Amino acid sequence: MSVRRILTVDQDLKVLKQKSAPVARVDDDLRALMDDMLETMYDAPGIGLAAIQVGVPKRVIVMDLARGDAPKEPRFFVNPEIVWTSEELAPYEEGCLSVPEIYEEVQRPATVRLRYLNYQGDAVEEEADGLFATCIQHEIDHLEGVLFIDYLSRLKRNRAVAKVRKAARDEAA
Ligand code: GNR
Ligand code: NI
Repeated sequence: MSVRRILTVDQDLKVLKQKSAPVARVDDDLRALMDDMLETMYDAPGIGLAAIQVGVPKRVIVMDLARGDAPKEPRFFVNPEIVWTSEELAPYEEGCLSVPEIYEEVQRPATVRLRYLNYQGDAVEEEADGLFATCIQHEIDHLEGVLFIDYLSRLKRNRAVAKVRKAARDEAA
């Protein structure tokens, strides 16, 4: 297992805007990718990660919503699809490891039903609400090349990208 570099909007916007392709089968190679993604996410640290954030355009997501000292709860989503969304929306102050240190409120459906393949390749259907709903929608957006800053006004989005660029420049100096 290894920690991979997380792509960011200042350097890697073209890759992050790519659409990811479905996975043909859940095999040991794919599980090795998911293991690396999980390690990368824990290292960051973050609560979710899409494969495109480590430069791999496959429809794969890892997540762990356990808080603080609670036991780890790693989750894996292959070829996830949202099959139902509530009309009710919920706001959440979102962040993204690919847009570091920027936090802005986004409104999304409060509850969703999703289908996916798990780590073993078994088909699962379940309902998500709360932070799970927010996070899975944020991650599935990554598979379509959509970032949470795309929901902001152009002014706020441009400011966010400029801030990330400046932070990267200051870091390098
Ligand atoms: O670590 C993360 N936190 C977070 C907070 C609010 C809404 C979404 C997220 S996902 C983010 C990690 C990430 O960038 N996943 O793509
Ligand atoms: Ni993200």
